[in-house]
Amino acid sequence: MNVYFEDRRLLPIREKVEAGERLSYEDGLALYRTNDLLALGYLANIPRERMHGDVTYFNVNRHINPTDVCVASCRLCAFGKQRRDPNSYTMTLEQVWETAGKGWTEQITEFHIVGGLHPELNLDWFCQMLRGLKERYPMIHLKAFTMVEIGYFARREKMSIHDVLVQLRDAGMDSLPGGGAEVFSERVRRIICDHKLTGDEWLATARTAHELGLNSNCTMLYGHIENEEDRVDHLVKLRGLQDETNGFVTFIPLAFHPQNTALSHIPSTTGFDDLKNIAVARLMLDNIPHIKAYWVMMTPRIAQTALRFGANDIDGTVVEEKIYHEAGSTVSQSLRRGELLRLIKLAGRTPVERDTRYRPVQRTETAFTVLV
Ligand code: V47
Repeated sequence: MNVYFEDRRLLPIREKVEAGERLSYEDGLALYRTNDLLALGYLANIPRERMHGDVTYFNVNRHINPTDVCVASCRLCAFGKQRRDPNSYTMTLEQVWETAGKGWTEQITEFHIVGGLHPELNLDWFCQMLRGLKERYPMIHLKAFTMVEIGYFARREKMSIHDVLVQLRDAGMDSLPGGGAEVFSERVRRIICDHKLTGDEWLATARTAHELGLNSNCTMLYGHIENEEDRVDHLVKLRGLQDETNGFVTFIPLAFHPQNTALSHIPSTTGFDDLKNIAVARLMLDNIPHIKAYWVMMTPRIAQTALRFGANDIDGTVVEEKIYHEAGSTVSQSLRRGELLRLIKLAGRTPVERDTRYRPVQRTETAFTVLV
């Protein structure tokens, strides 16, 4: 195709992308350093359409955050609160089970469950929570706990990561979301999340989960104090682990939201950088099947545009969102299925409702069937 590249330095990368060759660390830097956004979109669309054609996935999901009490006090976070903070909350098990069934009329296929590192809730409490959800909602996939929560449970219970994961899996955890990875650079982590596990520990926990047959997602938090080298290093490390385990399903770039955090002086990301991060991720992560434009984080408008810049997933209905809304997000907390369909169709893509394992879901008025 005769496409004009304003940035001629991208031409060797174009050759590699067209030939389906893996991009190097230096290529990643060149992609981040260009302002030729249209060239990036063109390039990212090549593997996007090679892997998925026009198909764009969404799901009908619900987020549940059982507690916002957190011992970590990360500077990047506006969600976590001290136990003594009168504005903090911790649900009872009954409240978690009741919340799961509230606020949506369509049948949900996934619960996305993450929360703070609560000093008093033990592993048994979380296992009971999972068992109770499975009893009440047996058809619903439980995508629960970031690698950070898994690491905290292990430390608190003086157990190995492996044994914690086995207990949670046996209680009903089906897979893990991608949060908490932030940026792996230790220099950056010391400033934005110094009490959290290290980048290497995050990767080791993901490796153990994958070895146990538990899939997970992965993320990168950008738009704070990281530089381009940190971003590329993060992507290359995720790609390296995926070569070993093949356990990552979806990558979600997460734009830092500064409001109400200890880093509130940092300006919000721009649409330009949000689209660039989607495109570079699609180009560098040649072995991770899906790139998600999380509409809550990037607004429905930018998420829709991202479907032409490398993304093939727009996340789901969500229903109730706290992490970004505490940090200043002004978009709605929930999108209806019909609105997701509209966004995808008006980007010229073909919407496919999926379950968490990316199997197509077919709906009737009152029920859904997963097509296998
Ligand atoms: O772990 C926290 C990040 C993550 C802020 O796996 C912040 O399908 C921006 O991981 N500004 C939670 N980001 C969100 C997440 C996620 C979202 C959607 C889908 C999936 C998936 C995963 O958000 C946290 C942290 O990395 N975060 N605070 C903030 N102020």
